[in-house]
Amino acid sequence: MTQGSTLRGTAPSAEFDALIIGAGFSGLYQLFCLRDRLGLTARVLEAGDGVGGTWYWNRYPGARCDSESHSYCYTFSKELLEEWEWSERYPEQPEIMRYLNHVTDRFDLRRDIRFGTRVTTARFDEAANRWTVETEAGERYSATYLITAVGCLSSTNIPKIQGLDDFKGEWYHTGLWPHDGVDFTGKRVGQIGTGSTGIQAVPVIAETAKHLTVFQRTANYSIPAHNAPLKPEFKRYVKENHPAIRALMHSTANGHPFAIEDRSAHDLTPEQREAVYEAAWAKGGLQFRASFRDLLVDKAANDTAADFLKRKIREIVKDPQTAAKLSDIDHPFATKRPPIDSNYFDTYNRPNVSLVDVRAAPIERVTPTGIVTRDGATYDLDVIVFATGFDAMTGPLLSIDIAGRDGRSLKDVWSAGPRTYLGLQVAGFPNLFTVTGPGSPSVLCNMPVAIEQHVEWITDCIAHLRAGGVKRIEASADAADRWVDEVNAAANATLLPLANHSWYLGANVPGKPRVFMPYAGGMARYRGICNDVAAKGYEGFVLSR
Ligand code: N01
Repeated sequence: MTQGSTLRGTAPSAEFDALIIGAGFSGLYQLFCLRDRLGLTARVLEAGDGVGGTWYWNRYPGARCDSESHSYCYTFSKELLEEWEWSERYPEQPEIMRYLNHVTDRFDLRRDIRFGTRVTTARFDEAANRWTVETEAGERYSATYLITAVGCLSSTNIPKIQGLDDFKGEWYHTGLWPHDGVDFTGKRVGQIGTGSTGIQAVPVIAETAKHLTVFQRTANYSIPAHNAPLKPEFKRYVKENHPAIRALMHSTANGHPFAIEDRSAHDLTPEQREAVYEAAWAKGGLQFRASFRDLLVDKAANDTAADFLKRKIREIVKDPQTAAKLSDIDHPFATKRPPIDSNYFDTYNRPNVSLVDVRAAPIERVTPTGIVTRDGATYDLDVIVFATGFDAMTGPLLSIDIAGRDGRSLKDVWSAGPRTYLGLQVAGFPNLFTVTGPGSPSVLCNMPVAIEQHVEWITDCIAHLRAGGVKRIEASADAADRWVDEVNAAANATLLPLANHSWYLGANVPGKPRVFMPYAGGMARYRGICNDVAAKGYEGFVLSR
């Protein structure tokens, strides 16, 4: 086992009750809760120059949330819910940034956030029961509680393709997009990746590029978003019904404001089922997945949805060869995160867009002027866009050199994959809380719902510790082992592991251990488990005075 390296800096550390890493949805709310509800001294350390987390960095063309705007927001403040008005069914990245900046200023959070501050190391001092963190600039901070609010999808995955350094054109990863945008006008653009991000970017890039070549490794399902400005009556409905909308989001498996229909795909005749899918397609969005209760647990039920969606692709895309490549999908519907789109498949009918199947002929190398695939074909390009996703869930945590008790490093403890108790704590790392950590529903849930639940649970936990004079809380190794089994069992009860190349399993990053990372037992069930643990005096955690 490697011991964690020591801290470099000698500067005295600034001392706080709590340190929070990251100023996205999680970090902002965690700061508010600890500072304004518990009266703690807290500091947020944020690598970016502004708030927003994933939305700060993901400014790629077409970046938009796949959750409906009225559900993609905080619900903790009635006043905030009443004063904020979303403009579209799905909020675009700039609007989400306006929202998060509004929240930051409304709750006067900015003064306790240090921007441009990337945390590099974190060490637990057992004698003092304190965490000390060091930043890239060599600054040191220490606190009783360390809370990571680093997001699940914030470490970019840039494939190591031979020759990229010699490419004479421009290249960008969607998750680190230039703030002043990229002008594609008149350019030959190659985009690698057709996940949720790539599917959002393609139609927008195609509008200005001279030519767009999309390099597809895995064909993907996608449901139309049918994005549109929100009508006044819908805005009124949201304002008048936010307690009921919140209650609904809290009652569902995915934290969205719609329930999964309580019927099996096998209950209906093929004609009736077709009508259900047509209506869901016409309505659009992630709700398609909620058409039947067994789509994610019964392969035959799932096949009915998959067949419908593949047929839709073949109907939309006019060139039969392109349609065949786009609809040759090798995994059940929604076993990878289902994208939703605005004219994605239709974009392949444009004369300036073409599709390359890199499953059949993988990318061999980048040359100074473009991309060469294994079959010898060359693609001349001015710009390469990597829509290649993230080192999800563990990547953002492991990019910080974290060492807990006995100097044990998190990298070592997780060498065979992440192990947590409830996705909230790691055995051996006292007083460290991981908001939406691996082992929690997080990415399988509408994120703000998962985030509010975690932040509130952590806040209540810290209040409990302080009220009882408890200096230290740590997940027990037994409880963590049991929870890892539970996470595996929950995933195996669904079809999700059948997508064996999904980022849920870490399969998109070469060499990453294949472990199903999020908890698939549903958000509502998970909330109940967490509440129960707290009610039983934080069962499974060791509390020491
Ligand atoms: O990333 P992805 P993403 N050669 O990993 C391909 C969330 N999100 O950024 O499938 C060739 O899904 C890869 O191929 P394969 C959402 O949770 C949310 O699109 O691994 N191709 C795949 O096609 C989502 O799931 C919103 O075979 C390579 C693509 O790149 C998550 O972010 C909006 C490759 C990566 O797809 C990640 O989505 C957008 C290689 N070497 C995203 N390496 C919201 O609305 C990778 N690929 C909130």
